[in-house]
Amino acid sequence: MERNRVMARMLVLGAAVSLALVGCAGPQGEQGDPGAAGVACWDLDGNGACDVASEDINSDGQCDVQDCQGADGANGSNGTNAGN
Ligand SMILES: [Ca+2]
Ligand SMILES: [Ca+2]
Repeated sequence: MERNRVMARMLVLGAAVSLALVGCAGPQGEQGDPGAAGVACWDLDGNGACDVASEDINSDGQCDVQDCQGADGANGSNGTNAGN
């Protein structure tokens, strides 16, 4: 009998703790300030300026996405003859 009372009290206590932890959602806050602009892929030093000497990789006089291309990959292996 006493054990059932203890269990019942523990259940009530557990429910109360659960309600306290969940709580009620508050109002939505205001929208934050926009983040800073990102860095262009060609801007290797991140200064926001086109440094032609080091960032104009394809030497066309301007810095753009064409300067962001990586190095060529290794050649693939030769195929096999089909034996027709
Ligand atoms: Ca730069
Ligand atoms: Ca370029």
